[in-house]
Amino acid sequence: MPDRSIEELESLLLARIATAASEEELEAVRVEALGRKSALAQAGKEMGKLAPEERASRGKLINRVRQNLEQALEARQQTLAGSALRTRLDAEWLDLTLPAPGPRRGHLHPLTRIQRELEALFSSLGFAVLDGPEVEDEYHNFDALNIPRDHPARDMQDTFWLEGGQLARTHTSPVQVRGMERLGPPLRMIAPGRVFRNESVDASHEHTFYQLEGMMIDRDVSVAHLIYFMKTLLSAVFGRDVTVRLRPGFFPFVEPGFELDIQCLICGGPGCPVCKQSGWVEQMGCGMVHPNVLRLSGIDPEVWGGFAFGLGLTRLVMMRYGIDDIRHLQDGDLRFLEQF
Ligand code: FA5
Repeated sequence: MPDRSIEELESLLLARIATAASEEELEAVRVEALGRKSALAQAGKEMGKLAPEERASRGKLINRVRQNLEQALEARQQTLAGSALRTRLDAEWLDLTLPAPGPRRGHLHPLTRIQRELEALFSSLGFAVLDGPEVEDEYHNFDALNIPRDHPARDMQDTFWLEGGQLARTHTSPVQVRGMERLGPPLRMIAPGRVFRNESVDASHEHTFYQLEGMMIDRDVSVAHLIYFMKTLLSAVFGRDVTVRLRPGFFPFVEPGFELDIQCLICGGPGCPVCKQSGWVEQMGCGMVHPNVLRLSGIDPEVWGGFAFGLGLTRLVMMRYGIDDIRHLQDGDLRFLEQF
């Protein structure tokens, strides 16, 4: 290969090195320029065929070309590596001067919040806060509340029956019985908790919901006491006057028995799906404790009397926050929960 061809090859390769667009492309040019099968390596091998005086100058030329190519490859390599880094830095840019977001804080479920408010209120009025099992026996859920087997009142609360005669409690009233058994009279207690009913779900009915039971047993307790505590409870929850109505209601464990309704705070009265177009929402059952219930728990009804109530805590939460469908409260959707 004549010297001129070697110099032409050099400038061709230098141009390709200068325009290589990526490190991969540059590597391919490197193999072609300096690899074992390259034209330059070939020229080196053929030097033995040259006359001695030509050999020295050809050797110098080949060395100079190789050095030039090596330098050019090195320089281009640095440039490409630098721009790859810049591209990556641009893509993965992060402003370290921004304040860190920190862990996201949760908050109490609206139901828990109202439950705790009521626990604090009733504690301040001298009531004990009791808990009871969600898996109950028939005796505490029904018999001890004056609802014997075959009594039609058992059908009023569709029950999830469990194995061995146990059941998922249908109301918090069995905790009244446990309270009477354990603490005896005089007694002031509340019992918030979860209850279960085998019923079809709609805007105001869940199969799993919360109640708050209350009971006061003492000498000379009257309906006036009951009404006083009901009003205290409702004005604490709503922070304003709400219109209530008391109508007769049948529960075998109270006599007389009442249903307390509040005027629907979702529609304000004209009617909506929550109040079933009636303008009123049933909030609780209540009444004066039936003598049989006292007797069954070993309390003398000639000496002691009292009131009891069972408040629908879930419905109360709906009224306080204007929630128009009970199902929102338990479905765990954060878009709903984060509003509180
Ligand atoms: C009872 O459960 C009685 N144990 C209440 C009671 C206690 C009466 C003490 C007298 C003395 P009732 O089945 O009506 O009663 O339920 C009480 C409240 O729970 C209702 O007023 C209502 O607010 C709420 N409630 C009832 N069923 C549901 C349901 N499926 N979904 C949501 N809330 C309900």
